[in-house]
Amino acid sequence: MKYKACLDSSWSLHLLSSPPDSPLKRIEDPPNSMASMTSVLEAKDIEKAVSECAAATFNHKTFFVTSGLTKKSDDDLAKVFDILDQDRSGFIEVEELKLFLQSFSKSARELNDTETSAFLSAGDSDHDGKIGVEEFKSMVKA
Ligand SMILES: [Ca+2]
Repeated sequence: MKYKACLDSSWSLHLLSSPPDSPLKRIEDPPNSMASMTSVLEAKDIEKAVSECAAATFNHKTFFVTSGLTKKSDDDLAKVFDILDQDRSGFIEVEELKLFLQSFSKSARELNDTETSAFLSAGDSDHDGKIGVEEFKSMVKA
């Protein structure tokens, strides 16, 4: 297994980020951090998946494969879903979908409107305009 010798800033950011109980933790930090994603996924796989769509069009299927999500158990996918569901509403809404990549890596870009709509319609089987945990699991395993 060959590891990438050169890692981007998101990796460093992750390593240098304060522990959750640190008094220095900025209040605008989301409750979820890279640490949670890396408890499920390999950091190098996340980095690869994010960098793949940095310049190109976001493709959720490619992202799910490269990040290793497609190989994860239902429990792990539920954990990832909880991170993506930043306001804990039980659904990934459009605004959260836009920030999908940033939930994996803070330095990642937002999805544009076209990518967000395509992502939403791919996952939103019951057409309620948001993605529930079962829809998320189905989309990853599709
Ligand atoms: Ca939500």
